[in-house]
Amino acid sequence: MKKHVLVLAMAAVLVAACGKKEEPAPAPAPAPVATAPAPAPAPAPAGPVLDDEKVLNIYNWPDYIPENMIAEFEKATGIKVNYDTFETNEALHAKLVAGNTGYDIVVPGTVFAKPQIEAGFYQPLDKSKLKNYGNLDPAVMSVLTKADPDNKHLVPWAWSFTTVGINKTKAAKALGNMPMPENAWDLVFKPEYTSKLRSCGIAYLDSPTEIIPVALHYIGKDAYSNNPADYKEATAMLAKVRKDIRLFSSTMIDDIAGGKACVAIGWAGDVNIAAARAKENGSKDEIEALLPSTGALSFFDTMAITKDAKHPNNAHAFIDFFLSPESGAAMANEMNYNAGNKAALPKVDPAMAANKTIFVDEAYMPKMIPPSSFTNEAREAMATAYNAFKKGGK
Ligand code: SPD
Repeated sequence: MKKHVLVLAMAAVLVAACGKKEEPAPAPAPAPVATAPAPAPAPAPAGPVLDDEKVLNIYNWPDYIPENMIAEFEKATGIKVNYDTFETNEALHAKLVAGNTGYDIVVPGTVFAKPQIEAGFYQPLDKSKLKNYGNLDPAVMSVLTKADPDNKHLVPWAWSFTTVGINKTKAAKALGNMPMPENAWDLVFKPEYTSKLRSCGIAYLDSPTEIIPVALHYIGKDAYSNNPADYKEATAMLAKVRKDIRLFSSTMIDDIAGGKACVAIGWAGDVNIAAARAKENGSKDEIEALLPSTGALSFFDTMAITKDAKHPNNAHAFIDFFLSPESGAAMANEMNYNAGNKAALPKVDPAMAANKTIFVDEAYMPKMIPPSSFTNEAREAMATAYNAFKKGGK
């Protein structure tokens, strides 16, 4: 066989030499391929290591995944994904504390991920299985170290901020000749404004750890204070506007888009989804996530693999799939969220890239309050204070 190849190769060289007899000297002969055996075909790139059972159980927030992402992952890997949703960090936390969640991947915010890591609820990631890990934005990974020193357990799903969402068209009508406040938080916390805006609907996120921190920030306290006395002050302020709040909901996209709420304490990405949905439904109202002059609270939702995950390899395969530039870009283009994926940026639609409530301007970043965490005792005190406020007390 070797000989045969050699003969053929020599023949080729000779034919070439003869055919070019009257032409200028030929270029130097190519490297001597003839003496080596035919090269073996390049091995197909190794696919991810998968578990025997082709199943993956994911627990994530609602309205938080591009439409075809699961189907594309299933097609690429043959893994069947079961996808459930939760509406608050508290709900996910309760599941983890109860144990045996049955989920392989969950998506906590870092405020809760820190105590969850400390409680041993998650297993360390095997980064050798994450070939797309290098796509992540180092600035985002550095924020995550506050919850997850050395970035051992978490990778970002998306980051955004808690702020005031507004249907400007409806709010302007309700305010009449009262001008918009300089500080957007006044719209949801100051009785002069809430008493007027109640007619078109005020909505709050339905969770102690969403509302108390923004209320603390509004009254000039540390948003991540662990001091229950501060929660009392925050709920005293909140009590003054309680009667004006129409809705408590952590899935308020349709409430804003459908006109049940004209101002809301919500997540910037969801407010942007509401704006897009209202447009699709033919509304001409101007709906926006605001960048308050006194700052907004940034949050980072992250993927973690549960300690007792039955499909850890499938989980790594999904995480790696999510860390691809295409998935990162789809999070911005379809879901209005920044996935913290640097390699995705060239694939982001220019209109999305220009939206400063998705890709926040450097000029606003100093006003973004970074996430921190609460002690378990503080979270309990916060829940008590919040529930009393919701019921109508202080
Ligand atoms: N559409 C779902 C958005 C998920 C937001 N998570 C927010 C956590 C903020 N603390």
